[in-house]
Amino acid sequence: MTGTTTHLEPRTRTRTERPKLYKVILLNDDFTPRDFVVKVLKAVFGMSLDEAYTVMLTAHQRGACVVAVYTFEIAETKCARANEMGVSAGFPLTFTSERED
Ligand code: TYC
Repeated sequence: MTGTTTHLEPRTRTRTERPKLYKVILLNDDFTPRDFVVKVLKAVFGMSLDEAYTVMLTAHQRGACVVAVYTFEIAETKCARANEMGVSAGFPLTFTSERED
């Protein structure tokens, strides 16, 4: 015998869960001016003019367009800010968020 004692540490396994992701979706309507939609996309979602125009046009032509994907709180906050800009200006502009599958 060597007189040494070996301690076995219990293994704790920490698993890092991936956060659930949420799509922010822009819905088309017949009243909000195109320029206003572009302005909101730039202001709230940090898009360039080109990106914002493409997203706006896609929603206009197809009825809806995914704007971006975020974690829950960021998606909710951005939707709320974007919808508030619409309400303040008297337009029915609508952003929604839904869980990504
Ligand atoms: N359809 C609107 C118009 O013709 C423009 C528009 C585009 C509105 C996209 C909302 O998500 C939207 N003035």
